[in-house]
Amino acid sequence: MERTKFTGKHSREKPSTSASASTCRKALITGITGQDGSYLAELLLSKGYKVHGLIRRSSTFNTERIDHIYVDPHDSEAKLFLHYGDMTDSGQLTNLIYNVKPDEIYHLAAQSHVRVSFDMPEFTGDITGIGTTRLLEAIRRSGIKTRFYQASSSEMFGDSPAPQNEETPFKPQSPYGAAKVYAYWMARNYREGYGMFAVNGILFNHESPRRGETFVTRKTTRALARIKFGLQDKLYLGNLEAKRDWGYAPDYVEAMWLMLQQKEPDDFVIATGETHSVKEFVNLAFAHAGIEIEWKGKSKSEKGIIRSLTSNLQPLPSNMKVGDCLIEIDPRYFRPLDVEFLQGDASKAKKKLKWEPKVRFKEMVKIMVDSDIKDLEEMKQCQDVIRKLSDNKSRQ
Ligand code: NDP
Ligand code: GDR
Repeated sequence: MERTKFTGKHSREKPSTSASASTCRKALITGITGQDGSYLAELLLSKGYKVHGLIRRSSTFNTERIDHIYVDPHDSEAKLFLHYGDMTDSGQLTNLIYNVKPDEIYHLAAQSHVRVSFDMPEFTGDITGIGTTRLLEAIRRSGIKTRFYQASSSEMFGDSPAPQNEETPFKPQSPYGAAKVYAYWMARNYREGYGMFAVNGILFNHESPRRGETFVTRKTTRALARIKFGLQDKLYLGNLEAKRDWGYAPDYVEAMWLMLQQKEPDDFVIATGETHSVKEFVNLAFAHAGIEIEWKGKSKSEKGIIRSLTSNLQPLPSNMKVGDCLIEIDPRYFRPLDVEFLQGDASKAKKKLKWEPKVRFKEMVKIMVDSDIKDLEEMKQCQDVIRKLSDNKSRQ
């Protein structure tokens, strides 16, 4: 089967000819190019779905996370179809839903960065909040009967006391959180007002090697790999004391699918029930790569220093030694308001969806560190081969 990069030229699905093609379920994913969208697309394809994804036009390729599952639509086995669109364009959303007639819609597209939402509150409200209304209206106006998943967030709980479950009041602490609360209620209004099968998955933080590079987990594992290879000196972070309930993204997309397979639409919290600080994440990640960190100083002057280097870390970057400072605070990464403590109670999902996280915090940290290190190792090997080839050439 030929696998090609998506070039935007063939985004239309060919009319189905076989009986089996016409009976297989169809899903539409907004935000398919994001972390969750890519794992969800893989999951649905593995279950035999035809998957349609909404992607934004971009001047550079933005399909890196799904290139490995993209097949040229001329191929009769193609099951993944990409369509240009944007959460600001209601006309295109209505057309798309009317033409594709999906059985299930997973609405994941959002301006999803909390810190950025303070810089762009209006834009975040438009995409992350009103975007959901545009999609719900597109479903209603197109008259298509479908099931709708809204990507709600633990960020909606803000500083409500933990453990947070489906009954916990929302007290968002960011424009992003506020936009998600609005979208949550729109999904409920369409469920209660129009009888739509619309559900909210209230997901706590979930990470993976495909996590966006500016979220704190991936920023840390990526910087760690670069430091190990001598490509970066330091990692600059913000609030080290914030605690999050971090899970593993592939487990969480399974829960999204389960929610849309229930008899009745309902809302579910998805979480591990474990909470850890940013500092704990950093300590564990560095320790896994053979660098033990000790913390000195307080608040903005706090620094992460090398306490010891273990044999894991061979060969050592030539300039790295015990006592070196690898982590510093940059107040740029502080937020005007931050959520200090999140810990989810997913007992409803456990009981009704039979869902439980498979990968726990420690394992997830290791998966992320190993992946970023492996990527750089592979890149280094390629560079070594290129260097050898060009050395040989210059000797000829
Ligand atoms: P990402 O930031 O990785 O992905 C966001 C996706 O939305 C990308 O595909 C992005 O496209 C797309 N997008 C952004 N703006 C628009 C727009 N205007 N029109 C169309 N598409 C757009 O997020 P995640 O995969 O991590 O999260 C998925 C969803 O779940 C989001 O709604 C997020 O807010 C929510 N969520 C995430 C949690 C997490 O821990 N990951 C926890 C709880 C909720 P492009 O690639 O072009 O930028
Ligand atoms: P969050 O994730 O805001 O919880 O939103 P993020 O990884 O951005 O922050 C988690 C905590 O780490 C602190 N922090 C830093 N954060 C970033 N990004 N960069 C830093 O340098 C840094 N230093 C410390 C933050 O202050 C915060 O307390 C994520 C997103 O995926 C949302 O879309 C989703 O809804 C929620 O998780 C659940």
